[in-house]
Amino acid sequence: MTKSERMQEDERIRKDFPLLLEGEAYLDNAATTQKPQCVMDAMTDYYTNHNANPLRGLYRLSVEATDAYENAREAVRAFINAGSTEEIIFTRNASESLNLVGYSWTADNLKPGDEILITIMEHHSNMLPWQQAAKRTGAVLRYLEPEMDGTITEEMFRAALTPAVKLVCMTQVSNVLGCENDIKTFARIAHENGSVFVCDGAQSVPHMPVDVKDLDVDFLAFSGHKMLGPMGIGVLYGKREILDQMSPFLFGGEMIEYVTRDGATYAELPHKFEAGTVNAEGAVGLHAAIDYYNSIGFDRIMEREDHLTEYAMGRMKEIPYVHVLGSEDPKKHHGIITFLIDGVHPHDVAAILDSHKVDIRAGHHCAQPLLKYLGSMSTTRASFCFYNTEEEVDMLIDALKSIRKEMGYAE
Ligand code: C6P
Repeated sequence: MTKSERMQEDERIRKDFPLLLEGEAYLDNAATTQKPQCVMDAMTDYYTNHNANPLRGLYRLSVEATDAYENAREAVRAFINAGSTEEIIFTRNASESLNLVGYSWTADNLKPGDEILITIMEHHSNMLPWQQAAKRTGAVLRYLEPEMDGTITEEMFRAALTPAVKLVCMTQVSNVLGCENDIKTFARIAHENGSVFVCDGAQSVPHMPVDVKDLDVDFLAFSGHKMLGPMGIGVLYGKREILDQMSPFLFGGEMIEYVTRDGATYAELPHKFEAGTVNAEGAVGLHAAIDYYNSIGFDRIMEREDHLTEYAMGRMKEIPYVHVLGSEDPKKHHGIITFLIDGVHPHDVAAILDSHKVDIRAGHHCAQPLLKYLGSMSTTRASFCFYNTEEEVDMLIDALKSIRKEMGYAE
């Protein structure tokens, strides 16, 4: 693609996003993405024309609200190629999805002496639920340590997978290193070992086609707000036969079949796991976000994000005091570039970049054990979405070039 074709595409895409402002580079997409107008319009339309409590009323508006909510579920199912909508549970976010498994599945399936295997690169949301599950059940939580660039080889995985491991939980893409784990291979090996496999897709589902049948994971968790959708809506995919066997996580309205003074029988999937009034407008917004993804297509999305990552890492090499964490190969970063600057604290880097109208994240990125393992308790991170442009990368690089001078270094 020529530079001018790319710029035309930039323009076409960016006009859909009201908060992508001229002269400001939003590069914190791993935290949350900006929203296209169609997502906001879909939610406004829902409240303007269809709102009622879904799944409860027999009157027109409630039926329309139910249809909107369930159509969103079908859109999610198709997006990740799940077998049926019963396998799609709406939650608040990836964290809640992981907590649901961390509570319900572990309660009935783990006992003292069993092992849970996770990696040190996990986000706290894919770590703390398993720490708690281990405490409750007496299971042992073990950490697989990757190479310093994030690589986990098949041999490393096999070596960590003892017969006692009943559960493996792993992110598909690290929110710090940007590296991708070979989930398909690891899930297959885990299954050969008799282990259940949970995949954290918070940083992968927004950036690459994720097919749960192909990966053959037992659970997949992700958040709507990291993929152009609204906050407050997340997804847990689970294999039907496993979800069927699990006890509910939250109890209340609409998750029951029948209630007596002494107890209750529970609704069928997926409603068994969706207690209380649901986030219908969130689901509607996520549906619109998925439609928008489909209209661009992952071929273009991945080409654009790979291009930006390669361009940014190439330009960062121009600056001797910038050090990128993880692999030197841009293809292994999936739009996430975490870096350190000699002599400047990451929070100062973020503050100075803000004064240059470049929005990035600084800190521990909710992955403190990983940062400790890598030897730096705080870092700075730029993360791309397909709507970012080379010009925004140039803004980042220009700002990075002046940072040490602004901090008073004589250069
Ligand atoms: N990472 C980041 O800036 P929630 O907050 O529930 O939507 O997503 C949690 C989560 C789980 N797994 C991974 C790999 C993640 O990156 C995140 C969220 C954001 O890196 C916010 S801390």
